Amino acid sequence: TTGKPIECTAAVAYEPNKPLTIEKIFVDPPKSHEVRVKVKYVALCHTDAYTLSGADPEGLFPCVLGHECAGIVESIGPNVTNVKVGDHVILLYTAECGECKLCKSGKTNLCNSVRATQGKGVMPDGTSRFHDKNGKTLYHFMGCSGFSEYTVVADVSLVAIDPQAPLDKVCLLGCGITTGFGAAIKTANVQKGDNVVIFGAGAVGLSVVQGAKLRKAGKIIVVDVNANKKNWATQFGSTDFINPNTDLKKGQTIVDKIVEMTDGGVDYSFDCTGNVKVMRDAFECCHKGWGKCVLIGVAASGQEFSTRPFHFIIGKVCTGCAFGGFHGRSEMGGLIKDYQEGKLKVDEFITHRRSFDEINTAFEDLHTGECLRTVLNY
Ligand code: NAD
Ligand code: AHE
Ligand code: ZN
Repeated sequence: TTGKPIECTAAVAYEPNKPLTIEKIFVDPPKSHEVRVKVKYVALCHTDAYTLSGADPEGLFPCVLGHECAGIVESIGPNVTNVKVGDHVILLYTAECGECKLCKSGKTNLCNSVRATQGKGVMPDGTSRFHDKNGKTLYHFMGCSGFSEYTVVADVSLVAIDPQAPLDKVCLLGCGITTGFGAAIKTANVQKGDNVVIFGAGAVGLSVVQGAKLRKAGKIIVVDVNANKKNWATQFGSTDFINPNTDLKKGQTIVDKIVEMTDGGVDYSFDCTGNVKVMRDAFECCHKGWGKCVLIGVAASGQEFSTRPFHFIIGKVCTGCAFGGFHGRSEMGGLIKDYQEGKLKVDEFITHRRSFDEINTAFEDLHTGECLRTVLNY
């Protein structure tokens, strides 16, 4: 098949807020510095649902969504040296070129090499490799597009992994688990005894919990409006659970409650909801002088987050991260190893498995509140 378009199954998002269309599409061969991958497993992340909803200012239609995925290299374009045909790979929506200003800074995992074209739904040369049966061009998504059996990505947007690692599980390292874990152990760098609060107990929030637990944090408080999340939180290592709809005294705010539980506020807070009101609470419940808030949740288009500047004056810090601050190409091997050695929970996040043609039902799973991650197989 090398050098020729491949006809394969994909789930195309033709319009916001409509079910995906499962159909045959055509995937062009990889050009220079590009790799064509046979996607084996793809999971749904809340961000896929967010973009499908139409709330993402970078959301383009028609497109092939999906960004939490793993597969096998089918063919490589000219000038690709980091992977070879047959390699097992994880796709990276946060690329790592090692050469741009950001990569060279040593201060961030963000990379500028392909970000501009990625946000426009095209490959670095400005064109798409996806076409439907009518010849219509389909946009790429987050540099990955895992909702197609074959996809083409930039060589800086994937990493080869240990072929012994089970792809049906480690596909989750492509987003949610890595994001939450890294937010705790890299961005916040939680230390023994630190008090932390996590708003939102989805896969991202629960992975923050596992990172905090690994670091032997003091109080690990989980806040979620879904009471069913209490059991999950406990299972991943939380010490306390608050449902703001039922667990507050009359007149008490969630911030009051957390400040009271932690002798003045938390050392680290994390927003894993994407709700801008929650972000404000997460920032304000930080301890005076040093408490740091890490924003992870993605807010809808037009949403803004506000607070009293006084909180900054008294030393509270607010930051955020993408992909947990991990450098995908240089650090994925370590995460896979952590998983293989039993130091990083991955299997525990897989609540549902479905075949790819059930993808629309999988989006419904995501909204039931019962689901951490659904893994689809082709
Ligand atoms: P999810 O939907 O599985 O989890 C969100 C949780 O938040 C749910 O349990 C929900 O009940 C809870 N919640 C909703 N509103 C709440 C409120 N007002 N107060 C408390 N809890 C509330 O989603 P996920 O896949 O875990 O992703 C979480 C967020 O992180 C999403 O916004 C997603 O887009 C974003 N995300 C960001 C990155 C990144 O790199 N920055 C990576 C992955 C996901
Ligand atoms: N397109 C959105 C921004 C979405 C966003 O922030 N995405 C995260 C990853 S979410 C993964 O589930 C991210 O990586 N952000 C950094 C970046 O460079 O995109 C918008 O609001 O425009
Ligand atoms: Zn994601």
